[in-house]
Amino acid sequence: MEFIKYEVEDMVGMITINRPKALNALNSQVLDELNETLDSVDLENVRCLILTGEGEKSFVAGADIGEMSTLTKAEGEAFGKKGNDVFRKLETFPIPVIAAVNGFALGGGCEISMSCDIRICSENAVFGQPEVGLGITPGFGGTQRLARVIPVGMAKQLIYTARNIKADEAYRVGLVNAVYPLEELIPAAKKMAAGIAMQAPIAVRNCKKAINEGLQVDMDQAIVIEEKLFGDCFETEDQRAGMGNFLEKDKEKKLKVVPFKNK
Ligand code: DAK
Repeated sequence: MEFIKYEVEDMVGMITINRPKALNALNSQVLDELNETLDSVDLENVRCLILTGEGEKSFVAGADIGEMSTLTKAEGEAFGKKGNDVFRKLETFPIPVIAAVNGFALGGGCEISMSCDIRICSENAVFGQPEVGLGITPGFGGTQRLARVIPVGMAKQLIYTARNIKADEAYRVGLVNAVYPLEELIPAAKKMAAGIAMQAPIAVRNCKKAINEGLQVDMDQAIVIEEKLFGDCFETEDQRAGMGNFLEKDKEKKLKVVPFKNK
């Protein structure tokens, strides 16, 4: 692949968007390669993904403005669909995805980070939805996801004014969970991913599904979604081992069965 790097270590997959000359802007090829990479993830052995950008300046500086500038209406629609499909694939991916935002996250860059489950960033990160300044609306889910991740009034302010915000403000409004010095960002993402990877994988997947699907419906339906996914965890090896170790109070054994098995 030309623009995506993918490495797996200790059950954590690291996807790096690798187009630093264009600040990792998303063109059609990047989106295609990201899609292929997600399809290739070995879900039996990988329990958490980290998404980041190559270099020290940018996570993703948005959709590729050069490529977009010449699109016809039909091509614009096709480009939008390609992006939305990949972003949705990330959002509904069976295992958690952590965005390690290492610099600019503008337009499609901010939007792709919001398709991930968790965002952490470096001190030099800059977030924003500058689209109205380019004569378009956010097109990769920004109007929908930003208003769900941070307070709606703040989302509207950022989108209507096209104002960029730095890491400290992104933390204050709840767009990111934590801010790190640049050199500590990937180690922190890996540590968080390892903490997820050592938990019972079926339970973690079911939690992601329950939270994502539950947020789309009212509380009565949401509780039914949770009940079903809770029930699904029973009779799995993870549930038997996890509860059995607690009851046996056997710390040695507890350590031996971690990480849990898949089935
Ligand atoms: N696209 C293409 N190239 C980009 C780019 C981008 N978004 N951002 C940066 N680059 C390229 C620059 O052109 C430059 O290339 P060379 O001139 O060296 O060949 C190189 O990256 C370095 O950029 P700068 O020289 O500009 O670097 P600076 O440090 O001076 O500035 C910057 C960094 C991030 C502030 C600046 O590059 C910038 O403002 N970039 C554009 C940021 C932006 O507006 N991003 C949002 C794009 S709009 C849709 C779906 C989705 C979307 C739209 C429609 N549909 C449903 C149809 C999404 C839209 C967007 O994301």
